[in-house]
Amino acid sequence: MNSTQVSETQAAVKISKVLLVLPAAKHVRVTSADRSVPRRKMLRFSILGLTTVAAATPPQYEVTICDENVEPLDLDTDAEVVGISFMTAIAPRAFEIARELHRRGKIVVAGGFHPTLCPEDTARHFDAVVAGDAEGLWPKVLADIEAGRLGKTKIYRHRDLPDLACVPAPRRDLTAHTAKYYATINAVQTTRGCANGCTYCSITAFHRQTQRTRPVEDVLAELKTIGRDFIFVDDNIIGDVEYAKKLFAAMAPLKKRWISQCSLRIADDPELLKLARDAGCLAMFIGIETLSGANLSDFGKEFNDAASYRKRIAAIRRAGIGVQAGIIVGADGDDPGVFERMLGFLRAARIDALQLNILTPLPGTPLFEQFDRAGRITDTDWSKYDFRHVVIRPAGMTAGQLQDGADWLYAQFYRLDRIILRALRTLLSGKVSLAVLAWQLGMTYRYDNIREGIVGRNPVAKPASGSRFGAALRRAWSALTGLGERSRTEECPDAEGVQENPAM
Ligand code: B12
Ligand code: SF4
Repeated sequence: MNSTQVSETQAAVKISKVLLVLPAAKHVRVTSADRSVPRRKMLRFSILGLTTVAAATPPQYEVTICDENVEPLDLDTDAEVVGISFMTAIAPRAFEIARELHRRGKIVVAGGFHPTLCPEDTARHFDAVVAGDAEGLWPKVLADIEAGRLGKTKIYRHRDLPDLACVPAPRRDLTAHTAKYYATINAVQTTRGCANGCTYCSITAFHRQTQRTRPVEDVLAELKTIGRDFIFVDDNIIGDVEYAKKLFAAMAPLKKRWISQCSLRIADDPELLKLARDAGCLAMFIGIETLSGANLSDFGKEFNDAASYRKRIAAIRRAGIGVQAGIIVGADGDDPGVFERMLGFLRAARIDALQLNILTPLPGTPLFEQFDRAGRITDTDWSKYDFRHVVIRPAGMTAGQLQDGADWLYAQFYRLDRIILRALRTLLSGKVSLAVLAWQLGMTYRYDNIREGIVGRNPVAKPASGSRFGAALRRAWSALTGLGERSRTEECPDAEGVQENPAM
């Protein structure tokens, strides 16, 4: 990876302005020249990381925010200090921005998931790295810059994780000018971290396998300042069951509508389900991950218990809460038939939405260590660590089959007829808000798939027999609807002659 020579000593700098940046890859920016990225509101939301860092910035500094997803970044900013927030997939762009800003004499500080889990790699490109929560550390970095002390410390870390009672309300006012691009700017966080230890998970690595909670009164006060619809960005909002029950009970009178993320354990507690629903929960993103018990045990996620999926998902749906399933493909127990089996399961379990992830060993996680030791990491271009690219050597299939099968499953789940069917089914069961949500989410994912050319191919589909006329017809149908099969990899033969699986 290219790095700029970052100085070991630093002259004192008087700071008046601070710019906080969320970098974005070129192909997702609304400002990109080819106009293929929709400017409409879509699955862009939150930037809670930056609005929270802005709130933790001492008041004597003027703070601005630039989310490169939705507005151009002015590299000739007059801010003396620029803070950049990034996850692993965005690291190459963040490094590029840091290089440009250094050329312009700026002090550049990194924070967020990649800097926290990969601080040494990050430190080669930045003047300082905040590893962990900004609260408590970020003001110290700014003070050190003004005192000329930066070169000595470089990586800032908490000894004890901060108490969330000290987290100020995020500066949403700083995103007012770009609000029209986001599905919502009302993102709220009630807990940080998760006490489970899933081996692939950045959350538990970042928060040292703990979960901290904010005082319920602080959360309620924040909720009163925002509109009816919002998202809780917690990773496992029911991780601390007693806290969740207290929060949900207190929220009911507010008449809000929200979505969040949690583990399947919510299904085992009818009281918790009811409290969540009464508090306005429309849907939960839930990590189902895999149908294989062996994979679950490799992931350290036995508590999911694959045999109970259908029953537990049905219980959640009966409570009136929709389910977006998080699925991982490419684990050691997966063979080329996994995609077809998974599609069958998702349909039978009446899953409302899908987030499909190709197994990705994110740096800083136990999974990364495991794959690195085994020499099974085939690509360290961080921009491919977005869960949509194969960066490992899988055990039960080829890398090409994994890529094709994952693309195929995604494209099949978000086929237009299936999106319509799911939305209609939900509508007919009287859940109007959930139907609208499922429709919007479905169309957004479908659009992303089309834009990124994700079609794929079922690795275990039988080659089609039949006439040349039949093959020509299939090609025409595929060109018209985008429903045919097409490989993004070079390993696989040409799509011609491959048929959509009739069982699906
Ligand atoms: C909302 C969200 C999204 C939203 C919006 C993203 C955004 N930037 O806001 C959307 C849906 C777009 C999204 C997409 C993706 N996401 Co996402 N997302 C989240 C989620 C759930 C919440 C983010 C959030 O608001 N956190 C709350 C804030 C307060 O926490 P924070 O960001 O960590 O910030 C604190 C510190 O990190 C630090 N800090 C952060 N930035 C900075 C900067 C400076 C200068 C300083 C000093 C400190 C600092 O201070 C903050 C306050 O203490 C996180 C999980 C999580 N819990 O964070 C995943 C997460 C960040 N996403 C992740 C991933 C992988 C993705 C995707 C690549 C793939 C995917 N399938 O989800 C895509 C890529 C999108 C793209 N191309 O840019 C991973 C990143 C893992 C990693 N190691 O890189 C996470 C951690 C989820 C996970 N379970 O692993 N995501
Ligand atoms: S339950 Fe979810 S958030 Fe918690 S460690 Fe496992 S994957 Fe991460």
